[in-house]
Amino acid sequence: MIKNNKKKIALVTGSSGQDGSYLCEFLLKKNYKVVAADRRSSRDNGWRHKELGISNKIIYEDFDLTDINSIILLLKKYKFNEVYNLAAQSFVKSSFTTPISTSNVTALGPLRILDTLKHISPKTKFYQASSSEMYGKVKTKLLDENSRFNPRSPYAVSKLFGHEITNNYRESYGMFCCSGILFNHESPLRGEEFVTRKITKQLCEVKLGIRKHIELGNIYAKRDWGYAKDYVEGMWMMLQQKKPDDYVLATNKVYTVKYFINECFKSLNMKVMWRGKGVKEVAINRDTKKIIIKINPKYYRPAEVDYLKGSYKKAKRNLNWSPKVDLKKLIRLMIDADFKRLK
Ligand code: F7E
Repeated sequence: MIKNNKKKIALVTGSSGQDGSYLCEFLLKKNYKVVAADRRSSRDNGWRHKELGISNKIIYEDFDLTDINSIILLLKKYKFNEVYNLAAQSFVKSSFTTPISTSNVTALGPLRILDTLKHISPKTKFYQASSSEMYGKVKTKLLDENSRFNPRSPYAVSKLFGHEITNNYRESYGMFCCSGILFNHESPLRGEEFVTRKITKQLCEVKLGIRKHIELGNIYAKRDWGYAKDYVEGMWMMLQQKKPDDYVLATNKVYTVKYFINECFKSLNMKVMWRGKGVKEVAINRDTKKIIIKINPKYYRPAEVDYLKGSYKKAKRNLNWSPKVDLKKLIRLMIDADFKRLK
């Protein structure tokens, strides 16, 4: 078993994604030895580590959350101080078409790690990436650690299982397990299938004349959008406390997708007018009179989560965590990065 007396060793699953990449970067800055575990197929997607300039500072290991032996081998090979489970099938819409594989990874994955840790390394601290999607059809306007869960997708149901089983291992076996209930968090490293990055990237393409228009689904959904880099710091903070607990990380602000789009227009200095309603709603460029946004029902979900706004009061009180980047600044960061990449 590989131990390290000077440096702490952390395992980050799903390291090639947005959060995994920022977390690896953060832990390296904190002088951790970082082991990044992903499926080989996700590894090809190493562009984020390259952009952050961290590829040659990380130890890469093959791993699959659906393969218990790969988990056992990895947890036997290193004596981890901390394990961050960020791996998941994380795109809500796809979970409706692949509910079984989503559950296998996103629900049973954390259980496989927890049960292996229980036998091999019960003192290792464990972070589970829980999600605001678990609240689903909400009954209260401001959501916190005590609000009711009412999941609306196979993804959310799977995340709720991961959340509850993490609590269960903490209570049953006294393991140091924390769940971070993270509201939407975005960045220049966000995947292009998620609405914010789809908008920033594709609007930059429209501005540069590479694309004619964008097609979107429900632009009246409301989300609490924070900056991913702020949120990975919160994950780490949870594991540095005396006692394990669950925390909401959010901004306490909520905006529609349409508001996000309008802010992007401002940021890109594009003058538009909105016309029509429902599937006929369009955004038209005031100068060229061309349609640049259309609604396409193919992006609607079988069950939508209309509204999510989180309270980070407990994280502020216990961790001294609060979001540093507001939506305007976040949009600026994303648009600047997309512009740079496209040019
Ligand atoms: O959708 C609406 C869509 O896919 C946001 C994941 O990280 O955060 C994320 O889940 C909203 C939804 O994120 C399009 O219907 C409209 O209401 O960016 P999203 P999400 O589903 O909120 C939570 C916290 C997670 O845990 C998840 O892993 O935007 N929307 N038009 C659209 N969404 C997409 N993707 N594409 C559209 O064209």
